[in-house]
Amino acid sequence: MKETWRWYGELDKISLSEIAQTGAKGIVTALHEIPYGEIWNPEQVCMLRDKISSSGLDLHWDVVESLPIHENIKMGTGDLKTLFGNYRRSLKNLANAGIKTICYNFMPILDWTRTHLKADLPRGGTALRFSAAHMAAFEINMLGREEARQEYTDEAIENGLDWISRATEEDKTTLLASIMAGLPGKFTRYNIDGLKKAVALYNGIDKKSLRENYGRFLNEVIPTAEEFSIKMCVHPDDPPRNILGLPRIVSSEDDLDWVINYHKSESNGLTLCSGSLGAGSHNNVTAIAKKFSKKIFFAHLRNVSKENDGSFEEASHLNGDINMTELITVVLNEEKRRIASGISQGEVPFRPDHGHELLSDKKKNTHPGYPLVGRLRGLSELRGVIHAINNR
Ligand code: DNO
Repeated sequence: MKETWRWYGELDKISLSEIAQTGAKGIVTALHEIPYGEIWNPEQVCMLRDKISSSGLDLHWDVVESLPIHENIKMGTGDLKTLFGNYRRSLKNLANAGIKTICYNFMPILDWTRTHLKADLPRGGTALRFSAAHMAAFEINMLGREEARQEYTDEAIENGLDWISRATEEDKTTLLASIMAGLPGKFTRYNIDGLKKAVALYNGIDKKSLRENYGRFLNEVIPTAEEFSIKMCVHPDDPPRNILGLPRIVSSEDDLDWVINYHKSESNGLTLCSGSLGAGSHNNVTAIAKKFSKKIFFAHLRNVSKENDGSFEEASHLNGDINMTELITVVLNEEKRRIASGISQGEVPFRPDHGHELLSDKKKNTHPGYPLVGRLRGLSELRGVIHAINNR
């Protein structure tokens, strides 16, 4: 398994030289400044690639995360021909620059979603947290989605509505900002009105029609990915459940089965994100990893502690509900299989996904979930597990 590290380029407060000191070798990044749907042109791709590889730090751009999919593709509206054409051009430009592992997701409107970006940990430091109570209150009270009453537990609704009846305007603004924090680019942040409008555009789009739109996307881009030996790796929904009344279709073993079988191809694969899948009590992450091991082209490793009402908190990498040693064993066994069958480039790049904010992280004010010390701790722990398995 190859150690990689997510870097937000110019937008990141963490420098390449700091990343080099973590021991990671691969860089996971994207052209975050390009609006969704536009072409990543060869000059821009090569400039970022060269900036990384000419740093003299033995770092290389290994994985794109993400090549985002325009909302119109997910909704199946607008000038799809141009959008698909642009996506294919970007894939081709990336492959020509030698970058062939592409992570993307198919979550409507929002990316990963948390209600708290700085939940206090008992021994100091903070974690990302999804409180079902706060999310229910946000949907019912702040967005006016009465239907959400059917989508959360009674306990979560009661606690959420109690909280929001006492919340200040500032509390509500912080909640909205936390929910928006997962969107990776600079462009899409919504206020309540904007979010209501964006959600309304999905009226009439259910799981079936979202799958149709996803299927069309796969049909349009996978042949190009094949032509350039690109590995497309869909990232699971985070959390793996519907939110804001929008369907999510990459949330379970069945969903992954659908993705893989809809367009059978060496280029159609998965990002194994242990924390995203692991936040759903319906998912056994190790079993899922075993079932789809041949399709794992990239991995995000982190852990979560789930609670009864559907809430979860990000745990440190080796604690929480996922048995990380078992999970890593699955990936290492798959790598052995690939080597034995002569598959080149079978090594799975992985990154310590998220991390607690620890020690000096607080002062640095990095992207939520992406601090230096917390991720260094996570990477070191994961590295220890890999080393122990490989050397027993
Ligand atoms: C969260 C990340 C996701 C991921 C995208 C991939 O930390 O794992 O934002 O980058 O969903 O498209």
